[in-house]
Amino acid sequence: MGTHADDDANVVTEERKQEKLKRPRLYRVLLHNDDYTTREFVVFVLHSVFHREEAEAVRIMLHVHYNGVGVAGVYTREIAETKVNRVERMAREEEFPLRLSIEPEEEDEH
Ligand code: TYC
Repeated sequence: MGTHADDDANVVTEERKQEKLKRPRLYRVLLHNDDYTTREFVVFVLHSVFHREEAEAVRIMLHVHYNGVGVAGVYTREIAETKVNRVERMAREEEFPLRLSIEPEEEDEH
């Protein structure tokens, strides 16, 4: 004799699994301003790693320069972390102190 409680538990589990598959959490990759990294290097990073067109790369770089922080792109966690690691290595090789960070986007309610 199957109970209703068991049935409900199974339904809830399946719904949660399905939601996770549908909407992976997304993360913003943030670029932080500093006084030593060249504008040219930041534009190069935005173009080569974050696939921004030239004009958009310049716009984002200037936003960070004047406001202190800005969004380079939005990705799933693993891709965001991989891009941060790539840029940190590139910056280190050029001896620039460029800093990046990752923050989760707020979950939407739909
Ligand atoms: N402020 C830097 C300069 O004047 C340029 C810069 C922009 C550095 C964005 C870092 O994330 C950055 N050379």
